[in-house]
Formats: sequence, C-alpha cells, structure tokens
Amino acid sequence: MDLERHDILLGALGQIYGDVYLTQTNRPKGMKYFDFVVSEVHGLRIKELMYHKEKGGKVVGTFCVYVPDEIITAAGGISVGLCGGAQFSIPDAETILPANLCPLIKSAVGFKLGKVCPYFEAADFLAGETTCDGKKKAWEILDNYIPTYIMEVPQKKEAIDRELYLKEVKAFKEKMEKESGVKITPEVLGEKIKLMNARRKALERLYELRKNSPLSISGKDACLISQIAFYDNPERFTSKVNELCDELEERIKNSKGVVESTTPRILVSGCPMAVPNWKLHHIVETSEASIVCEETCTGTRYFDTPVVDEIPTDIDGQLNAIADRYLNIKCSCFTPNDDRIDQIIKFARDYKADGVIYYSLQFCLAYNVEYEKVKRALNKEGIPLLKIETDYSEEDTGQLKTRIEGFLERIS
Ligand code: BJ8
Repeated sequence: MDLERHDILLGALGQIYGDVYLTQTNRPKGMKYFDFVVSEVHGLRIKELMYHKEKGGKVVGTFCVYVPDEIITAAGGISVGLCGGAQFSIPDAETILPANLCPLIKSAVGFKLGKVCPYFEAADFLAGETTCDGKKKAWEILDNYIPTYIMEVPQKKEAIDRELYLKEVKAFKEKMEKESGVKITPEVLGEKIKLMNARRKALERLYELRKNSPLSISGKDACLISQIAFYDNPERFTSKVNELCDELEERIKNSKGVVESTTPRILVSGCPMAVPNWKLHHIVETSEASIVCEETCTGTRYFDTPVVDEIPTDIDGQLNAIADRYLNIKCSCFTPNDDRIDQIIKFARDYKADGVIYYSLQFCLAYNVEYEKVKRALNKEGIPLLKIETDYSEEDTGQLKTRIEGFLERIS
C-alpha cells in the first residue's frame, strides 16, 4: 500500500464528501451512521476485513451485481464491491489502458496499480465477469496484479443462457469452496439467502418511502446508502437502513420534507455510480430539483426481486433460485433488454417523476446505445428525458449544470 498517496486520496475524499454532503440541511438523524461509515471508510470496515482474514476468512473483490454475494458469504467469505468512482486513480490506469475507456473500469484498475485502496489490498482475489468488453479485457490485465476469477455472464436470457449461467453459479460455488476450504451446506446457504434478501428488502423499503411527497430524504443521501451496501457488514447495514426508514416514516406522517413538495422530481436511469461519484446528484440537487429514484446498479437493480421467499432446502434448488434471481437483473449488456425500458416507465410513474435523466458514463457502449430505445419509449409515453454522458472529472460540471437547469425549466 502506498501510504502517502492513500492519505492524499483520503483527504480528497473528505473534501468532496464535506462539499456534497455536509452542506445539506434538514437531513434525517439516521444518516449519522452512513456519514460515520464514509468518514471511517478506510478505518472501521478495513479493520473488520483484516480481523476476518486473520481468522482465515477470505475477502473477495467484486465489480458487478451478477456475482452472487450469497455464495461468497456461505463459504465464510466477505464480498466487497470494488467499482471505482474516483478521478484520482485514473491517471495510473491510463499508463496501461486506453484513455477512451469507461471511467468506472479505469478508476478501479488505477486503484490497484497505485496501491491506494485498502479494499483492493485486502482482497484475496477478484471475481470479475464478462458483462461488457472493457471489463472482461481489464480483468485479464488485473490478473497480473491480483488473482482474478472470471464468471461468464450470458448476453441473452433464453433457456440455453440460463443453463450457462447456472453452470457458472455452480462453478463459482466450487471456486469459493476451494479458496476458503469451506464446504457450502444448504443450511448455511439458506441463511445467507435470507440475509441478502433482508438487505434487499430494507433498500426496497427505503426506495418505497421515496415515492412520497414531500421527499423525506435527499437523492444524495439515498445514493450514498446504496453505495455503502456494497461494502458494509450486511446485518448491520440492514438494521441501520431499517432504523432510518422508521424515522422517514415519522417524517412522512408529519409531512416533514427535505425540500418543498413543489420541487421537481427526477428519476435517474443508467450506469452505476460508485463512491465517490456523487457528481450528477450534486448538480441536480443544487439546481432546485430532487432525485427520487435511481434505476441503476447502485439503485433499484441492486435490490429488485429477492431470491424466492420460499427458499429451497437443497443445494440444487438454492443454486437454481439464485441463478433465476440474478438473471432477472436488467443490465444493458443483455439483448434484448426491453424489460428495463418497461421498468423505467413504471418507475417514472410510481415515483411521480417529472422527468428522467439518462446517465451514461463516457465510452459505455451498452448504456449509450440502449438510450435510443429508451428515448423512443419515453417519448411515446410523454415522459421528459435528458441524456447526460460524462466521466468523473469536474471539467464539464458547468456545462452539465446549464443543461440540467434548462431541462428543469422545460419540465416545471
Ligand atoms: S449489471 S451495469 S454492475 S455490468 S463497466 S457496463 S458502465 S462500460 S458497470 Fe455494470 Fe454489472 Fe451491468 Fe450493473 Fe458500461 Fe463501464 Fe462496462 Fe459498466
């Protein structure tokens, strides 16, 4: 670990966090826990990971919601989401990767090259996947720096694809068993399915509450919670989200909002936003609008549909149920992906959104190209739409703000 650069990174993170989060007013008290997790981002959780490793447990770094946490935890492992959301690590990545590549991939690879992220350094191995071309080729390079296992994710959802994915889920179970020396039993796997379902349900409850007006929590705060889900202890995280939801229910009862009920409501749809990527949320919420939902993998795609509630009691049944649940995620890497479009329309209605901001990271072909179909469908429904394509730098912030303000003017 490069401690000097790590401290600079931490300082930069603290600065961005302070500017984006601590300038908000009227935040729910329950956000204190999540503020603490971020302020201790390289402290408490890292200590927990190190303690886990000292006892012989494995830490697995992941980058995509298609890698099942249930299997990692059933083998006594801890899963940490390692997607990169910082500009800081990109120059390191560009020494070996093309500049015209998705910033999420470059940021993640740069963290490993620069040895600045303690989560990367704590990981025993990485579990990558074949969702997009940039990622799957980057895993080959990352494998030179840390063992990287690759799970094949199909590109379609026909019976043959489901069969392939199920085989991959089974192979991943074997991989975890081999790495950890722990045989996964149906009892423990069943418990872990319940645990991850409880985490999904807590997030779903939070998102349900965001449908109310006036809004009881800002989009920035909800986005932060979704991001923290990827690396916090799942039991503690779930209980803290539920505690926060109790408080939000009280706020809703008393019509206490973070903004006026007339504030324009925006649905964000597209690429995931990894910590500390709060760029779009900050611009929107400092432009007199609120984000009410994220149709992203750091949003609804993370918790949408649990593994069946009636959890099978045998391993085969459980692995089948896991494969079904995960294959139901609606990522643009799949073709066709019309379910996602239907869902965006449904969310726009359910969350009473005044407009949709389609968010694509630069050079993300899947989300960029899928935009055309989304645009046609939303136009047909009369739902206002704005497309943003950006990276993690601050260079286009002013231009984005102007475009977003223009969009808000148009829809209000
Ligand atoms: S399930 S969205 S987490 S792949 S890395 S596809 S932004 S070019 S992250 Fe993703 Fe899994 Fe799908 Fe979700 Fe585009 Fe960048 Fe590729 Fe990306």
